[in-house]
Amino acid sequence: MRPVRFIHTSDIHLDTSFSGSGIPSRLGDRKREAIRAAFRGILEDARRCEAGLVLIAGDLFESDRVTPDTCEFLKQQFEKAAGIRIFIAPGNHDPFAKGSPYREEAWPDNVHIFDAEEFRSVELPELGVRVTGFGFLHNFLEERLFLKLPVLPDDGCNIVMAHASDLGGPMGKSKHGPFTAADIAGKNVQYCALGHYHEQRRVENPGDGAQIWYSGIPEGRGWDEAGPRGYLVGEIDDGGVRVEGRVSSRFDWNTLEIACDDFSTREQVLDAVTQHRGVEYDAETLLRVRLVGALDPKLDLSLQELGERLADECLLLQWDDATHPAIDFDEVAGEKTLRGRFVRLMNERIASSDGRERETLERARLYGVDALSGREVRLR
Ligand SMILES: [Mn+2]
Repeated sequence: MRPVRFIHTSDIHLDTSFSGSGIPSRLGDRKREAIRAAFRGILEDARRCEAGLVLIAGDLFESDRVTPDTCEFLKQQFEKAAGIRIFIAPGNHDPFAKGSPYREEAWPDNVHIFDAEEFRSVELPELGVRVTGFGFLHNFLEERLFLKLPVLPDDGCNIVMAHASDLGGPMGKSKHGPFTAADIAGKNVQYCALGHYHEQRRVENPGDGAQIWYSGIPEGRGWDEAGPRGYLVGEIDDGGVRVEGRVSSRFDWNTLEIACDDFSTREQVLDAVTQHRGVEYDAETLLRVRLVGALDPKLDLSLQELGERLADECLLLQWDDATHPAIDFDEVAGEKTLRGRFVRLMNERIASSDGRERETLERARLYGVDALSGREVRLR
């Protein structure tokens, strides 16, 4: 067969909401624009590398928030990619439901949307490829449709695509299109393009040679989606399928952990943050700083003031203060004071506890000692 290049992406989540994520609304706007730019960049790359196919494995947008502007944006991007066949397998956030733009809008001729909760195939004889997929009709799909994936004809290259949850993966049980690799093996599939999980990952498939991939999210949306994010470019020929990841994300979600044990001034905290290798500070830097360790009582850790000093260095700064004052509780326990008696009692309780209870008791001991020492009780 003639080599065919394809692009696999998913979980773009256009028009995503950042409310409740602790991110200021102005930043939410910028993030939404960055997500659009990432998607646009992916389609530009598809044109540049002369891809024959673009596979979008669900959650392209968020149905309950998608705007007319975004629908127009998508149509224009797809029209620009007129020579490329675009396949969409709707997921739980963009199901092919009543009122969805997938149903209501007229999409360019090169776009195919899977509109049934059963596997259907589209033949592309000019490419020697068959694309088989299904789409969500609601915001959940509990049936294990992959069990009904038929054995496909082995007359060319078979690509299967869907928004689906790998039951053998780290997330375990899910009500969103559950499957295991064993459901796909033995069905003449060369490549399976999946969406739903936001990490780029190849699903282990001991059953046969089918490559099963999650493309991951093209632009991270929170601290739990840190690091470079991207999409996959694949090439199919008689020798099989080769896949490589490419980066599309612009914003990095940096988390720093700074040990404060040796500091006695705010400057030292600032220096540790700004001189930390691994973070390049610019107008798009998102930063979360977790402060840990024993804090010198002389150090006034005013996060407000520290934030002011870093305001021009980055776009977003969040503090997570997990320090504890440098107090020798054993020494305090030896005091013949109310404070000493309090610490002795707390030490006993802490010694016979574990897990969350232990953490709570340790905080209570700290607050108690602060209060009994006449210091400000700073909640952590
Ligand atoms: Mn999803």
